[in-house]
Formats: sequence, structure tokens, C-alpha cells
Amino acid sequence: MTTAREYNFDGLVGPSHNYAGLSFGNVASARNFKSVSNPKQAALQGLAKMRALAARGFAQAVLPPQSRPNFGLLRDIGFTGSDAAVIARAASKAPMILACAYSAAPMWTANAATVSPSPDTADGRTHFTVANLNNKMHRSFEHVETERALRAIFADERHFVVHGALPPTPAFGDEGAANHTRLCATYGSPGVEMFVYGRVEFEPDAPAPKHFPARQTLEASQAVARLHGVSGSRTLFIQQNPETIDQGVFHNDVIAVGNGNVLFYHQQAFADEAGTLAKLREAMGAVNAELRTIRVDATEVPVADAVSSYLFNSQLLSKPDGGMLLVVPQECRENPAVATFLDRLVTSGGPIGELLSFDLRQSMRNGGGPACLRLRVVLNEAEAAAMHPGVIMTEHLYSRLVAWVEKHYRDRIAPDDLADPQLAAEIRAALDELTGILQLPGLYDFQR
Ligand code: SUG
Repeated sequence: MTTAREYNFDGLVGPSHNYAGLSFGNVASARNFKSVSNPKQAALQGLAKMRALAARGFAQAVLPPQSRPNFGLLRDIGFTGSDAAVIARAASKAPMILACAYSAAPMWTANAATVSPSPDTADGRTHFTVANLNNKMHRSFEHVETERALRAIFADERHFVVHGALPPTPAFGDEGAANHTRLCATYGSPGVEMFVYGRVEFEPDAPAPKHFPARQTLEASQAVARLHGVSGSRTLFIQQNPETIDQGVFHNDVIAVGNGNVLFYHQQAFADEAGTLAKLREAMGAVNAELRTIRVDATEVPVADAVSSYLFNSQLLSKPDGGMLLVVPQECRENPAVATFLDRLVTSGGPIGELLSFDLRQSMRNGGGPACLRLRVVLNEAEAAAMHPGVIMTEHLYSRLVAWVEKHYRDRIAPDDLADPQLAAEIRAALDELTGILQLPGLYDFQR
């Protein structure tokens, strides 16, 4: 067993952050459709969270935003001419597709990939499978740049394997780590990997939501587990409760979060609660860990409050000096039922002894809380030393990124602003400068 830590890679909010109502089934995205965004504030809010957690001794890193708009997409569907002409034509003929091409959704890096750390995998390397996100048009092309970024950061093939996205078909709908939870005794020892799916493509009678889409399929989860070499008794495939998907729980990380040997979950999270816990206990026993559960009853926090406050989209972190910290969005403090629950939680003598709340409103208004904003990567010392160091959050990097955001980002984007060709030019200049700050030359050197 080696010493290992969990690194949280937060997505740096991109300069085109806007509210385009693109995510059917995500109630925040629908509610804020066409409202005015503030990309500068969004990026600064995310950076403030990264800085605060790094200052507390947590291992924190950053993933770069993606190049926007996606000119390749716009040209592939028949918009021609100069970049400015492509934007003008798309704005007039297909404004929703222009919004897709401009989406800054890659900020939610919990959807970037599924990660299995080296103690769990057959070949002893850390495996990443980039998520295809094919349920939503505006997210279905993220995988190309996500793969480039992960390959640049985790380039050392002695330690890391980056698998490309699964085939882009509904049967393999894959949303990455948002539907994957690792439970363990210690980060460096073998863990239990729980894959949560929303529907089964080839079992038409299996329960499925009726109103909103289930984005993750069992077939995709099984494929990722196979690619990572984690199949076996320590790997569980659990069905999400379809009724909660219909209430806006579009990923498992909106209704449950786990860390170490602790699972914090809502009573209605899983299709079969008792069966899920029994399987988890058995699998945990096999890795010499005892499962601890914190169950939130529907009478205490109804699903609607869990969704609006994003209580479960919190980060459950092991503190460097022991004990666990729950990082929640400020909305949890403002919801009476959730606030009451949280007060009781931290005084109950259970594993979670501290709360930290952050103002992440810009991201929250598109359905992205603290947990959505980060990709967890457990790394031992040799692996941490082998990754690209330029993305690790330090006070110096924080200051440079804040200055960069202040220089390049707008403080408002209204829907019509996406038609302004100047916005694309500003983003290009910003990203060109970012490659120097993160020491990732060539990151955006492709057709854009
Ligand atoms: O895919 N929102 C994202 C939010 C992702 C949250 N991720 C996790 N729960 N892990 C989504 O629905 C909204 C874009 C818009 O409407 O402009 C959006 O893509």
C-alpha cells in the first residue's frame, strides 16, 4: 500500500459561460434560459473555491476551458465563409445551435471522464475514460478537447491510460464520474467502484424515467469498467431511482456522494435501496472496509429541496488532519429544511464534522454545484510527480488566473451577444494566453 491523495481537478469556467437552456431534465438550466450570465464572476467564484481548498491543504488542480465557439461544428452543418460570417449565419438561422457551439459546459469536469485509480485496476495504472456526453448536443463534442487536455496532463504511459470516449450512440450514453463513486478504507488501498446507471438499452422492460432522459446506460458503465480492468466483486452496477430522474436528478451526483468508507445519500437515490446497501457492504467487506452510511429521509429533505439546494452535489473531503468536510453551495444555507438538516449533521458526532459553503451561483444557475465542478483523481506520490505540474493550484497560479480572468472576461453575456463576432476573437486571445500560464503549449493548436 502506498500513500495516496485525492486531487480535485476543477474546471476553469470559460469566457463564454451563458444560459442557453440546453439541458432538458436539468431544472436549473431550463429555469435560467435566456437570462444574462456573468462569465467573469463565474470564473472568479470557481477560482475562489479552488484557492480556499488548496489553502486548507487539499490537493487541488485545474482543468482548462475549451475553445469556443466550436467552428468545426458550425461548418460541418453547412455554415460557410469567414469566422464572422459563420457566426452571423448561425445566429440568424440556428441560434440554438450557435448557443451549443458556444457552451462553456466543460466547466463541469465531473462529466469529463470516469477515473479508476491504480490500486483498483488490473494493470496497476490510473485509467481515464473520457465521457461521450452524447445525451446533449452541446456536450457531445466536449470529449475531443477533454481527451487532448487529459493526455497532455497525464501523458506518462507508465502511470496513466487515457481511453477515448465510448462510441457515440444512445446505448453507450456516458456522463463520466458524475455517476461513479469510489469507496475505500484508504485512498491507496483497493476500493469498491460503484457505477450508477439510469437505464438499460437492451432491456426494454427495465424501469426507466418517463419524462426526463436517463443519460447514463448500464451498457456504458460496464464498458468503462471493462476498459479500466476493474470488473469483479469490487465493481457494482446500481440503478438510479428513475422517479428521481423525473424530478430533476439528472446525475447520481445530484442525490448521493461518497468518500472513503462513507456514503451520504438520499433515501430515494437508488431504485433498490436495501439491495444497494447490502451489495455495497459485501463488497466493502472484501476490501477490509466497513461501510458507513448517512441516509437523508424524504420527510427531512424532500427530493425537490435536494435538487434546488444541491445538498448532495457537495464535495465530501477527507481532511489532512482526519475527519471529513462537506463543501456545499450557499443555496444549502438558504433552504430551511436543508439548513436544519446540516446543522444536525455536523453536531451528530458522525463522520462529517465540518461544513464549508461557497457562492457558486453562476454555475448553480446552470445546474452545476461544487461536485459538478470537479473531477476526482486519486494519485500516489509517484503518479502525482508524473503528471503535468502546471495545473496544480498554488497561490501564484491563483493570482495569475485571477489577473487573466479580469483582463479577458466579460461581465455579462445576454443571448444576443453570441452573435457578436468580437466575442469569438476575445476568447481566442484569452485562451492563447492561458496556454502560457498553464504551461500547456499547443493545447488549442487545432482547427478552431
Ligand atoms: O450537463 N448544464 C450541465 C450541468 C452539469 C452538472 N454536472 C453534474 N451534475 N455532474 C448539464 O446539464 C447547462 C447549459 C445551458 O443550459 O446553457 C448545462 O449544460
